[in-house]
Amino acid sequence: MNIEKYKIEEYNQQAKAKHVRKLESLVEDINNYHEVLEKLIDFQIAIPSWALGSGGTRFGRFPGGGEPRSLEEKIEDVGLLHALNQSSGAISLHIPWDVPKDYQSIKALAAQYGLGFDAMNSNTFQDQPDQTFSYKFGSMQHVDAAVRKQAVQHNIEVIQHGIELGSKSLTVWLSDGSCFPGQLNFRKAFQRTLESLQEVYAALPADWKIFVEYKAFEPNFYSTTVGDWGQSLLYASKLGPKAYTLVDLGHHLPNANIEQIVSLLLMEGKLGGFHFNDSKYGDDDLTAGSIKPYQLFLIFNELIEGMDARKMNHATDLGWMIDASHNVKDPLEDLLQSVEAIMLAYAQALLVDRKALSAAQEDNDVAKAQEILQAAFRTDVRPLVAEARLRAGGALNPIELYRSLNVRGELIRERGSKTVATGL
Ligand SMILES: [Mn+2]
Repeated sequence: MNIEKYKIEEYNQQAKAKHVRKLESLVEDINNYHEVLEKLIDFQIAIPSWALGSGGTRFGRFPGGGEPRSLEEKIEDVGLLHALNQSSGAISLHIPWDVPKDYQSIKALAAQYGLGFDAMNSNTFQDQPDQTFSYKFGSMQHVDAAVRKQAVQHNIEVIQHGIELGSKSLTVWLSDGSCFPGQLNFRKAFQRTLESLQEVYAALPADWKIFVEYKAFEPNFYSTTVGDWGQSLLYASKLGPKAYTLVDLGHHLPNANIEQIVSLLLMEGKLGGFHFNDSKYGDDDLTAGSIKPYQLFLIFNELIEGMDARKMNHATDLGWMIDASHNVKDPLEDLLQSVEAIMLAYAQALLVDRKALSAAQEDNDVAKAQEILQAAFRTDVRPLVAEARLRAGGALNPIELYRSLNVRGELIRERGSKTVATGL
């Protein structure tokens, strides 16, 4: 299905008077209004193909119907999101769940929706039906060189698919680790993983990046071979200049200070990308900003501070992606909410008075520093983000329009109610 431009314009027309009223009172207090608006328009967040269907848990799955049945339909779904919010201009594919049959037609379809191909994702955490060796005891860390070679070869294939589609990066998340003390020699597991990653690194085109994603635990519950940002940074540093750490918000131990991690990785020039989601307990994969919106704002505050210090382009110099999926909401509504939450946190962080904050820090004026941050966080920037969407051709309120057009009903009518999107 397609959302025609005139439907968005019609909707915006009737919602505009109220919007303008709210925007005008907000704009009075923003000094760098036009600059902020431009940045919001430029900012794009990639949608992972696996978030387009109901995620489920290991206990069960409750699909809502109309899920995409093919790569083409996944692209169509991201196209719907992008038409509504103009901030979801890329799709992130997962191999082998999204192996393209015909690169040219897939590229043409994505271009038709204004979408690019973000980071490619490999998968050595599952066994595929046609696979020779099992990853039960790990992939790149495995004691058997033949298993490691299979994992390396898979990653090289993923790079090759990405080259055909115009992607520029590979994200490697390894579930490798151990479940019991004594199962694994940590040092040997690290060395084997590093050597495997070095072989993948050698296959990267000159203008590609490799993102080494870390995760504290799950599916392994005693040790994880890329378990935290320190380990990821070690791998990335040893690999070379095309290797970076990827931060997934849900992959930390409870109460980790993620904004500090972000700040230091940026300082070292080793932050490559981001996976947005939110969590209460572990890798809960909940909607971005749904549990800890202040943390999301503080992360963006450090991102902007650190990127500006290195004169980086906010929109293009890091990989921005959502990595979430769960059981109880319409996945497209959920993604619209995640993108909105990310844009709001970004907009609020753009409003931080950085000069005043820096002065307060130098004066040890703790209360003032807190006032400055919270003044930005407590600003209702929804009209600002809506204005950016409006100017880019999106809908003033994407979810409201999504519901009034009955997009899900239409997708169920087209695709049926028993379709499955993910390979999990
Ligand atoms: Mn992730």
